[in-house]
Amino acid sequence: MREITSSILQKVRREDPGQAEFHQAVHEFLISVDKIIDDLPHIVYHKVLERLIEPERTVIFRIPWVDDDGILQLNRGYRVQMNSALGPYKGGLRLHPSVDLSIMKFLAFEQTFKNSLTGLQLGGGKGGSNFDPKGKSDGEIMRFCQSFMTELSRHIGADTDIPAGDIGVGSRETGYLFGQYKRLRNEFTGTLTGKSPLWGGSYIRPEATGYGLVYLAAAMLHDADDTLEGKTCLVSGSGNVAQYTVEKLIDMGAKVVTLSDSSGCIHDPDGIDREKLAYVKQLKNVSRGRIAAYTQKYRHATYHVASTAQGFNTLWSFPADCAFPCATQNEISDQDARNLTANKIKLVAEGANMPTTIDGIRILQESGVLFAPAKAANAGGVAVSGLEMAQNSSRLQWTAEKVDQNLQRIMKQIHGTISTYAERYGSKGNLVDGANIAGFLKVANAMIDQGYV
Ligand code: NDP
Ligand code: 2IT
Repeated sequence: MREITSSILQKVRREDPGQAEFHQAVHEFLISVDKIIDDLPHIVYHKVLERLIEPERTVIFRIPWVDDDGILQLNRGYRVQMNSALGPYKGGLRLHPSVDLSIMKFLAFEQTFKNSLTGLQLGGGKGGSNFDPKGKSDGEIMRFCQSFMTELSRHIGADTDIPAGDIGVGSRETGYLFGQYKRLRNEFTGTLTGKSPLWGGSYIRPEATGYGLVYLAAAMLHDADDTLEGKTCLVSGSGNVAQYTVEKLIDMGAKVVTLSDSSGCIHDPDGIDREKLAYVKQLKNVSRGRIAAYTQKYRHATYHVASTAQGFNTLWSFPADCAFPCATQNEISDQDARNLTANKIKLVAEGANMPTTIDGIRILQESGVLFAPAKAANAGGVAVSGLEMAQNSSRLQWTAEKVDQNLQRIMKQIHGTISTYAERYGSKGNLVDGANIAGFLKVANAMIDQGYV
């Protein structure tokens, strides 16, 4: 790495020790930026990189709530307002016991460039809490969400910062969060996205991340004179992104053979068809069960318990043509990448945020695998959030068809942009470089235009 880029990496490691995920996200970004920085003296002069790694604002707060036994529980809440060069802060809220400042900052950093790639006026942010929704009653979820929003509401607003869902935040949580925001502020505005279409939400927002991921994968295969038709696919996770990835893959004629949760994965060699997917949606979204139950209903499928001891994730060792990691960060290690390439995987498209380690990406790319990085591949979700904001501002609701057409247009445009930038900056076919460079240049130029703020 050149001196300027390596000094930024050292700075972030020195000044934010212990933030491993944030270091990783910055490192992956700098590997791409390093290739072009010599041609960008104005970006160096205006210290854009130094400013990008420092959130504009970070709010950390206490969330007291009372459980069903009447006992006070305490969690920690976060909102990282990373960058507002292109628009109001925008990004999801994650509820998961692993949430800490490092995870919030990596997600907010990625979000900044992802939002830039959508072509919409969206800055980058992320928030959440180390609250674990698993095993909690509806009443506990509601009381937690109300307490979380009581503090968060001071920092957000339809023109300031617009949260949405992420891991552990779906339609139920968004409802409770919105209800409390409305009550505190006495206003019905589009301050959260992913709302129910009954009360201000956009059609296709729940589907958008998974559908968009598959649209982008289809565009990549199209460039290689290929299609998803008949392809065997591995999908990880079994939440929002995974479910709608499977749905769109079925639409495209592909065969999905895996799903997972943090306890393990299922392998169904016959493929997950529409009926089985409907069962998974019911199991995960309504019964809030575990994916292991799939094998009790569909006896020919096998279940594989997640084990860190073996050093790889069984899910990525099944033979397939395409892989869609849709669970969480760092779920494809270097060994998983080797297992995928050993089975001659053709395409990996990231539905989750930063699901592949830096070495994993390098191994896949060196083997000639078509690789779509998260900040481009999963941008469909936030893109439709942007469309929900537009609908809220105009007090209108678009049809599902209109939203889906716009989603397809945006994913096609993202694919075009990242391919063009990769080629223009000497990395033809390297969509990680294409996404990082295209996302970065737009944010950087906006920051320079707006002065030292
Ligand atoms: P959900 O909460 O709906 O589902 C998450 C899924 O991932 C569950 O199956 C969960 O299993 C699994 N998972 C979560 N944490 C871990 C972990 N530490 N180890 C193994 N598995 C885990 O979340 P989403 O589907 O919304 O989000 C999935 C990914 O997609 C995340 O990386 C998120 O940031 C990203 N994303 C989401 C968008 C959205 O619109 N929702 C948009 C863009 C990206 P378990 O039940 O066991 O926890
Ligand atoms: O990671 C993401 O892009 C999201 N969780 C969705 C963000 C949004 O504002 O819709």
